[in-house]
Amino acid sequence: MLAVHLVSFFFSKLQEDPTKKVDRFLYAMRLHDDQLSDISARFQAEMKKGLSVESNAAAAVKMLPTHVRSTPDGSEKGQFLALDLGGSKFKVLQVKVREGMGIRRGGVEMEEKTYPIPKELLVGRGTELFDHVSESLKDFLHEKNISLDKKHPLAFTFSFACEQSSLDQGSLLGWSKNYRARGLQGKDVVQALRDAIDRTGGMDIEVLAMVNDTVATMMTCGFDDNYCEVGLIIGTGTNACYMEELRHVDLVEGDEGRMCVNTEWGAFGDDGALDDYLTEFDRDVDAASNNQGKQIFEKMVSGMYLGELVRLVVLKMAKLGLLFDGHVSDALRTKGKITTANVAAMEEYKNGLKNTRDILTGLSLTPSQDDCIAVQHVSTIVSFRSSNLVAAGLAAILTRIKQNRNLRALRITVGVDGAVYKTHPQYPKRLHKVVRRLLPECHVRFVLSDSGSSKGAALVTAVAQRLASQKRKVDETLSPFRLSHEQLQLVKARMRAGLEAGLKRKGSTAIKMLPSFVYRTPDGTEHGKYLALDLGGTNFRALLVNFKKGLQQNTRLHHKIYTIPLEIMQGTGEELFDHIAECISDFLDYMGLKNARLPAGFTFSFPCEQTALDTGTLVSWTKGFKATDCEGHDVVSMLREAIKRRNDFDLDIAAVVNDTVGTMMSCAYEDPQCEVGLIAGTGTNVCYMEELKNIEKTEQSTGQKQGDKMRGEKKVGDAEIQKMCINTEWGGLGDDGSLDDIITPYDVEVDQTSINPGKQRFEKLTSGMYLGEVVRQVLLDLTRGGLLFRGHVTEALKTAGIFQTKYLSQIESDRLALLQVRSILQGLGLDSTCNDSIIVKQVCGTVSHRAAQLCGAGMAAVVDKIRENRGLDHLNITVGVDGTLYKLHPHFSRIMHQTVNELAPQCNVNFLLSEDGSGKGAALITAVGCRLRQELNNVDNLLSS
Ligand code: 0WK
Ligand code: 0WK
Ligand code: BGC
Ligand code: BGC
Repeated sequence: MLAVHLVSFFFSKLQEDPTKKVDRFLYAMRLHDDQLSDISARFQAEMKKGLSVESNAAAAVKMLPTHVRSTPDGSEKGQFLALDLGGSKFKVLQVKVREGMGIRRGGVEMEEKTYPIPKELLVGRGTELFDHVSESLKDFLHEKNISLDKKHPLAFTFSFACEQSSLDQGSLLGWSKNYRARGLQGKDVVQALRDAIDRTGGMDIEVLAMVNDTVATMMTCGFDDNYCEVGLIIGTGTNACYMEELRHVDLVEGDEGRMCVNTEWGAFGDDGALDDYLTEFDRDVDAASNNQGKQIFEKMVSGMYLGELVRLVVLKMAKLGLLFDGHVSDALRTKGKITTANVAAMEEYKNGLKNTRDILTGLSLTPSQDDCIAVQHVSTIVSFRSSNLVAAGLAAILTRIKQNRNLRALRITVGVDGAVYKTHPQYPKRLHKVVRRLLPECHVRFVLSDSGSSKGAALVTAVAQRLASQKRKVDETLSPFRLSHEQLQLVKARMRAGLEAGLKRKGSTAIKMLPSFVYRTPDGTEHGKYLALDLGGTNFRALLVNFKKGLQQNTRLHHKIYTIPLEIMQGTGEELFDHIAECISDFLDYMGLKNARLPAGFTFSFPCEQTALDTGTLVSWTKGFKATDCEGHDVVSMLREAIKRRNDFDLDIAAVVNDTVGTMMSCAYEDPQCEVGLIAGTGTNVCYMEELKNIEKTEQSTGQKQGDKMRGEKKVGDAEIQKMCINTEWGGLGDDGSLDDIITPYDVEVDQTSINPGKQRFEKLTSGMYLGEVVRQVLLDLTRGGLLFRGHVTEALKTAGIFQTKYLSQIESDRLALLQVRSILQGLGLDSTCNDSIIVKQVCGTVSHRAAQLCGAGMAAVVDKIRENRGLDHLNITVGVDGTLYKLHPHFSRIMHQTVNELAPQCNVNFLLSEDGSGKGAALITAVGCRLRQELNNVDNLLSS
């Protein structure tokens, strides 16, 4: 009875759809999306391990840097020889990119020849293998009548894992697929090729680049599709590469831009990461391979192994009687008897089943229809798993790219090559479908590399050549900005000479050296409430400052910032001062001090000739100001008249000071050693405490020695006055041509297009108002030279002032710079490539570096003069600093400090950033000025009583 049941059970089973039993048998190979997502997540983890310098050595997935930093940008051109070794075919090619007549514009012309590689060479000595390669190359030159005398740049596609320190060097980490030549592992295969070419002789070949076939495939497809940033091979072997952010590639110096990383994902699982997905058949394939334990993922996916997997499954099922009634043939037992091409044939739409029968018959089997259906289904499951695993790997890479670029959705193209993908009828569709299912938010396009990878390899070489020549030309363009130590010493000497000349003569000197009538720095006795008015480079500030005697830290300060519209800056003087008076009125309202008639200090950040603390005749406007009827006028009177015109408040303007003087005083309030004030902002300038005896020029004008005039005034009750603060107006250095040997044509252009040509030459090399313009001029020139933005000179780039100096600070910040560069350039309507952004950053860095060095050279001259004034071998001094360039630029202050230390080694200069701007300083001077005035009045009263 039982027997009857068993037979009927089996019979019913037999009737069953033969694919069902295969599904059950190969349950472990049928991966569903959760498993694929799990594998994808594991691979992402592997990628991180491979990229990080800490874990790279132990990582299975090596994530090899390729030194390919950009995908094609359409400017590649040239004629190259190419070798394509490592795939199923070894090819020698000649590739012409946009060269010569008749080539479709932007086209590539290729001639190629495939050379067989005798099996013994694959496992023989490495030198013999490369001799065969080199001889094939020579044969190709002969056959194609390519001259042997001309030097030929060559691109080498070598499809094995290589560690590269540059594009033209690569140490073989390990063979894979069916290659096992001896003596090359750990060796530089580019050198091995060069040696073989020398051994063959009679040809002049320059091996310029070696790339992995995935990289070459990405470049080939990138030629026509700019979105192509991933290369995928599913051929004899399998592998993928993609454009990774350089900052994540620990093994390569630099954070800028991107670099193509060859993942070598074939080794995924070599550290056991996929053990729970390996089936007995995978283990059998590995055990029988010539690189056990290696390339585990490749052995589950690639063409070298799919056929074998199917054979082992069919063999096992036959042995278990699930196929061919348990009949097994020797052929079926023989390794390699079912090829991946067979697998593809079995899955063909129409002839799949017939092909399966032919193949099984060819293996001396007599398959039933169900056997054929079952075996066909085995092929389907095996190749389906392959495409699923590739999809999981790709999903990991695309997810990483999306995260790298903080994108919600990613649009990208994957360049593909390899016989499995190209010849297996269902493979591409299955792969695309699963990738899109795993990454619904990504728009992924797959492009088949129509002409193999050599076009890509040639493009890499063309890019390498272009980048090399571009870098050379950019360096040439920037070299005039790179000042040598000697040149900086010259600038220091010229600054010193300018300071000396300005102290001696009035008027016509480049550096004006304007007396400020501030004789000493604060001594903490200052107290009371003062109004400070601060007209600087970018805006106007009104401040109320309340000093508590001897309690610096208890200074209370309120302020409000007002913008100065351009039309006011460049309108009439009356409008400007009416605007200032209106701001003051608004501030006094805001502070409820309208009727207070406060003593006020006026920080006026422009060169003023002063004859007393509370008068200052504007010598000339600088920076963005050009208000009429001001130059040659007393700015204090103009402000007083504007206040009178308003007639809704009154002030006691007791002092007008330059912002450098205000800054020095503010900082001296904290640090008594502060005797220099520096502004590195919209404009640039410095003041310092000079010995009265050195200020000769006032003598000439008054015939009285300055000291006497001052002393005359100061003798009463005060200690001996030795010094006075001098506002150098060093921005004018070079107005007499003394900087012409370092001024570049770009600087000349900036000066010519400024509102004060010929003036403030030093300022135009160093300050915030102009650095952006200098950069723009350089970018314009590089673009016109085709070195940038593909030579497209956009309106944006031609627009003055568009490249504000604040962008330099952003672009040069060390964090995320390049992404920021691109978005800044985007914002300016400049569509840039990664490489463009690197060059823009280099230009910004070079221009700001020079500015900082020049300021450092100038400061070295000032502090060394003070040291010599005091006959000291060594000077300790503090410089009070303010200005947006110094405060916001990521590197300016550091480079300036360095330059001062190098050029003034006998001075220990401490830089103190002014906290509340120069306003407090102005209020301090006003406090001193008011007390002095009081004392004078007391004397006068005494004398007159
Ligand atoms: C064609 C490419 C070659 C690459 C090969 C991979 O030109 O560089 O190695 O595809 O596919 P396979 O020939 O191994 O199937
Ligand atoms: C802040 C000072 C002000 C000076 C300004 C310079 O309070 O007096 O003019 O710094 O920096 P800028 O605004 O030109 O960057
Ligand atoms: C190699 C890779 C290569 C891939 C496809 C693998 O075996 O390790 O470098 O890209 O095959 O050819
Ligand atoms: C002005 C100086 C001022 C400097 C910084 C220059 O343009 O001539 O007076 O100190 O800018 O604001």
